Amino acid sequence: MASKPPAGDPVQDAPQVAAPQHAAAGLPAIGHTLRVAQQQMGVGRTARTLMKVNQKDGFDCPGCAWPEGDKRHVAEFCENGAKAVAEEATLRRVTPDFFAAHPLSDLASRSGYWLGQQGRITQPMYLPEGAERYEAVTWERAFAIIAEELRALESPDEALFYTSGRTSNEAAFLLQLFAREFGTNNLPDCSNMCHESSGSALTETIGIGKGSVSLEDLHRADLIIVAGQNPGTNHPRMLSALEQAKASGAKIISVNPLPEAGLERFKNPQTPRGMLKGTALNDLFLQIRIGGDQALFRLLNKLILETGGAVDEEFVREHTEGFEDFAAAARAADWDATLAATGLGRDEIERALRMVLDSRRTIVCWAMGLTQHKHSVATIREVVNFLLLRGNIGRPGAGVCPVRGHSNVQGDRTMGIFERPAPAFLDALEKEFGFAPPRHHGLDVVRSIEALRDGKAKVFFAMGGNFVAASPDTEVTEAAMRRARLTVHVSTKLNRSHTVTGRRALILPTLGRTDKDIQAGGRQVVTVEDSMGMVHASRGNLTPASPHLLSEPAIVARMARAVLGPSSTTPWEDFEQDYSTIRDRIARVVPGFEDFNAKIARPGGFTLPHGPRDERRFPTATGKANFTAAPVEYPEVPKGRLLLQTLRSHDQYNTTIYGLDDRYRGIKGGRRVVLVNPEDARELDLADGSYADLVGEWKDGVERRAPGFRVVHYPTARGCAAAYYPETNVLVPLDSTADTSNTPASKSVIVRLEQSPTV
Ligand SMILES: Nc1nc2c(c(=O)[nH]1)N[C@H]1C(S)=C(S)[C@@H](COP(=O)(O)OP(=O)(O)OC[C@H]3O[C@@H](n4cnc5c(=O)[nH]c(N)nc54)[C@H](O)[C@@H]3O)O[C@H]1N2
Ligand SMILES: Nc1nc2c(c(=O)[nH]1)N[C@H]1C(S)=C(S)[C@@H](COP(=O)(O)OP(=O)(O)OC[C@H]3O[C@@H](n4cnc5c(=O)[nH]c(N)nc54)[C@H](O)[C@@H]3O)O[C@H]1N2
Ligand SMILES: [Mo]
Repeated sequence: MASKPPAGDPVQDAPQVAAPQHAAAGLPAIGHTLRVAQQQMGVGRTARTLMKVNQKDGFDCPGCAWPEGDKRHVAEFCENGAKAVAEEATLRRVTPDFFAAHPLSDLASRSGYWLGQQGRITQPMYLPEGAERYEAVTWERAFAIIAEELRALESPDEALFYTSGRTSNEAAFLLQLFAREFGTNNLPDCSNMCHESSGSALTETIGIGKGSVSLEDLHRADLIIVAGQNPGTNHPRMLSALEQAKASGAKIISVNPLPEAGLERFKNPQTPRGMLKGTALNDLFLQIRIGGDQALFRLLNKLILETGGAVDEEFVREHTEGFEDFAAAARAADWDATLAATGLGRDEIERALRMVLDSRRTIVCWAMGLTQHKHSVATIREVVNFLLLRGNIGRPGAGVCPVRGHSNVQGDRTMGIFERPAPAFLDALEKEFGFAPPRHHGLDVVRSIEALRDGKAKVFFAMGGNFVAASPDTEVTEAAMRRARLTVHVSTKLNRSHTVTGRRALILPTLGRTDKDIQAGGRQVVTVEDSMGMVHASRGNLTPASPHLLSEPAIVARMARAVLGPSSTTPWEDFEQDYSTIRDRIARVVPGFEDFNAKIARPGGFTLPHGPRDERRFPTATGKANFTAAPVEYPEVPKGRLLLQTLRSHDQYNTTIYGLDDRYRGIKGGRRVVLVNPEDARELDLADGSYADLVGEWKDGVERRAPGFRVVHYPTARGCAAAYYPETNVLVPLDSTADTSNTPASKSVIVRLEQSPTV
């Protein structure tokens, strides 16, 4: 097999491989943090910025959605949060001269890593039809172009308004208001590719699509199951919570095809003992096959049912529906089928069962390892069954804990960024603003791509994110985007989506979380909601990257005025000048936000109500939690093929690449790697260090190929493989999605590995 990567990638991708590590955080993380931060920000700005992350008078970390505790450390951030901050607070700039020097064809040939490294965008840029380069444009002209294209549509449903989860509550509320006043519910968002399966499963079973635990609950749990999540990289501050839980006697089970370093051992950089020895977090590691989780939880449920006194009968009687059907399905679970689906041993499952039965207070945490499969919604419903059986919802120290990704993805949904809004939300909007919002459902991410592909959507507007790189089926998505008449991106940094454009394109540069936001009404704060339903203020303290930037609320307000004109009675100008006027409206439209402005004046903010958590009140049709009984599914992989999951390295934030290392997994200097179990590799004749193309196999017969991946023998579960996203998105078929939630199944892609052509 070939021994060098194929040529042509503008960033040298030459992975070197060492043994995976068995502990996360600790000293190397601190050194790494400061190095990365200082390269981007210099020494003084690094100190000024990092001291304000997640402080009560500072800004919310633009990294993940993990909550802050009530007691804050001086340094309330993690290595990867610091990288996210450094990316945004960088001193590097992308000016009109940069665009003059780099025609679109050049930008389109660059890697996402290179594009992101160029710095913050300083001025609005416009790509006229047929032009080779973006050119500087005034804000006024930019909004006039948007108005011209939106007004030319035959129907408002030919426009798409995408949101990525960094957008503040205020900007999100304005964006959905504008879209609905314009006349569409086409509000796809990153959640459609992320925790939509959790939202679908939880809404149906407990009546609210959000997690039911607080940090305090985690600290008090007897048992925490972490399934399909890699917190050491993606939610590093969660490790402190797990450490604290362990100190109070909790046990931890992790369920994952990969042995992830953070779950093995955590070296807390906040304590001297932590730095030296660290804490072993896992009590039991269930190395499950990809997609085996529903089968695992179903069997555990059967075993619980068969254990005398294990079911919380009173809870089941008082607070749930559907028990009989569920119990009949669970009793039919079968050991052999479960062992085949999970790849686990009988003794391992029996050990897990004993830990489950010994626990009075159990929490299940999960992320993308559970949400991005065909049967994700059914899997998460089975997790809910598991918790309901022993009364583990609405009791301190127990509950469901979907760990969200983007720092305000949960808040954006609360603000109405949703293509299928609840009628009650629309009623409230109508009452408050006096227009009739559209009632028919809009398009999610996958359906938006189909609409662009089929010529049914013509204007694409993105409030943040990197739609073409984050979406599945890269070639299909890019071709679809090129059919648009106008593509608009509100962005802080350059990315691939700016290079794959409609006939005309705009880049609208905006303030980030770290930037000071001053409007006619004075200095503004915005608000965000974390993964546990805590809402609080966020204030940037840095001089903005350029005097030409507008805030996200200002961009939406001005766009709305340009598009809707004087016929709109919404006070867009007031909203732009003083965000507290937006919050006054949110307070009247969204339940739980009454007295919003007063509540965020309190340091630390406030917690949104959550019926199941607060009083075992389930806002379902029956007022009770629903047991469900879906058939058990798991991916069937033909012989000679592997099941590929597409995941994050330690040096990236989604499509933003910070660097080319994945320290905990022992990978350095490159991202085109595929992790394969050594025994599978032997059977498939894949030597460690050889190069292979990943070729997708899907029922449509279309060949999807990601060329030139270095094979790494790695202790993943048998039959499974792993490679990084977004390089592998080309392999994820657009119509391979989760039932009900329509989330791309980017964690179950059937591939064959073909030797790469020698170079
Ligand atoms: N530094 C950093 N932080 C981030 C992000 C980032 O890119 N970088 N992204 C943010 C976002 S938007 C999100 S959604 C979260 C993502 O957070 P994660 O969900 O932790 O992210 P992934 O890298 O996709 O990891 C998926 C994990 O699930 C496991 N897994 C895969 N398939 C299965 C399965 O079938 N069953 C089980 N049990 N496990 C499985 C994988 O081995 C891996 O450990 O992180 C957020 N935080
Ligand atoms: N194959 C595969 N695909 C996946 C996933 C996977 O695991 N595997 N994960 C999915 C998940 S969980 C998610 S959440 C999506 C992520 O999808 P997105 O949210 O669309 O992608 P990001 O990479 O987070 O977006 C990064 C861009 O956001 C812009 N940005 C950053 N900060 C700001 C800001 O403050 N304001 C504005 N306006 N723009 C800003 C920058 O220009 C940056 O380039 O990807 C999904 N795609
Ligand atoms: Mo996400």
